[in-house]
Amino acid sequence: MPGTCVIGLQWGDEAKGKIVDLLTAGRRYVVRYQGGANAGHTVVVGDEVYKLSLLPSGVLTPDVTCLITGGVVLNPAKVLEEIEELVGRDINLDGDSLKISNRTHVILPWHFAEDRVLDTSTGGESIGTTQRGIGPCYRDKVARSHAIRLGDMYRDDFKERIFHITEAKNQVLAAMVTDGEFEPLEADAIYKQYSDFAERLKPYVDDTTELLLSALEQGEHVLFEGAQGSLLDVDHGTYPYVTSSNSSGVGISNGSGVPGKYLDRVLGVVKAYSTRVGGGPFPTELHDDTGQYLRDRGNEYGTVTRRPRRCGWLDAVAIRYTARLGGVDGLCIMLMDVLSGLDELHICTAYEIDGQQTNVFPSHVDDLRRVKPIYETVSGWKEEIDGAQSYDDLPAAAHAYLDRIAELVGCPVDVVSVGPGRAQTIVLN
Ligand code: 2SA
Ligand code: MG
Repeated sequence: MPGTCVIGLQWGDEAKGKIVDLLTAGRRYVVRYQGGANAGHTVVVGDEVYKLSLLPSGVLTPDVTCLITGGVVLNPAKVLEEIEELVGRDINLDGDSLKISNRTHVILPWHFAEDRVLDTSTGGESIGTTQRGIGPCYRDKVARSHAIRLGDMYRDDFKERIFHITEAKNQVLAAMVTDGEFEPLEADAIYKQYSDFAERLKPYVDDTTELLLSALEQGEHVLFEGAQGSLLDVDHGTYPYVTSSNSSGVGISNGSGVPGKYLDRVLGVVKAYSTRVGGGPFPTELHDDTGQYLRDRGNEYGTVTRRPRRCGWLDAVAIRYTARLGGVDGLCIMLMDVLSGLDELHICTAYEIDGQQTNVFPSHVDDLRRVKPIYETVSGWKEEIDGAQSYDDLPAAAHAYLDRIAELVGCPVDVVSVGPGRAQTIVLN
């Protein structure tokens, strides 16, 4: 099984980091291929809690090489800070255990200012970005003229490029920022700061595309770790309320340079309910005590921004769509323990739109706003299940809930998670 993939099937925060951490043993490489420091993964190892943003969750397992490939937008200050924190906690991170693609695009100071202004420019509800400069960096990548890749930072014309781009960006920002909060950026200071980053990142920089292709040709095992969730995919998600990368299964090849023929098992990670952070439609959102119950028990606050996450019932229409889009072979149902104590649970099995029932996920955000979720009500369970060691330890109502999800999504449940710890995991397939 050379290429295994772990992707989120909702709006992110499905606890993918835990699954990646569990699957890492025995792999040669773990690959983070899209997104940037907007992601937040929490991994619990024994008593230790690790909060990772840019580094792949695989960094906690010895003898694995972690790769950040070209589809990622790299905040150099942030990745260095994470490396230093982990090294301070005795995790080995050197040029052999971590490699960063020279094709990654670099987040630069103007991207933060642009993110702030652009976020509210959709003409309607704001996107509610993480304000980490992600969208503007991807925009410059696609536009090509004002982008800097990690590899460019080691070239003779780096200084010249920084001066040229800073001058252009200062003009653009002066026109964009109308709330008086614009201060021209200084090219010289940026050049010095980023030259220092380049120096410190040097041991890690590599051509990860070549490295991965060679490794896979030789039959090495690689794990691909998605960030955010499929419904935030820039092409296939709830556009424009999405992130700026391909965060569904379709992003693995473009972000890593690995063709589909090597990707032979895709695990779709699903929270046992739904959450969303940021703006945009969310058909099964709960604005009541049950929503708050899920938020409290699931500690549903953004890992990066601490924003309270919007909470709601499981949406099988959305998950069926993203599981098909990602070619998902098996589901990992996470945070099942959060549901304990509820008398009944609702599962959205279809949408009603203009009086018609459908299980097709709408392609236009305005149609998604108009759908009425059709719910099926199933029994809940009272007991805490965070100590469950096997499938048989789960109550009958939990079995019925899992079976129904598998049936509606059209995919077997391979893993059930009943808590953040490595041991709180029930593997079925
Ligand atoms: P951006 O910053 O341009 O990627 O924001 C665009 C939308 O994507 C959402 N987004 C996320 N949603 C869930 N989790 C994410 N990571 C953090 C976490 C978020 C946090 O793990 O909790 O701490 O707030 C993530 N990253 C981006 C974002 O909310 C916008 O809706
Ligand atoms: Mg997260």
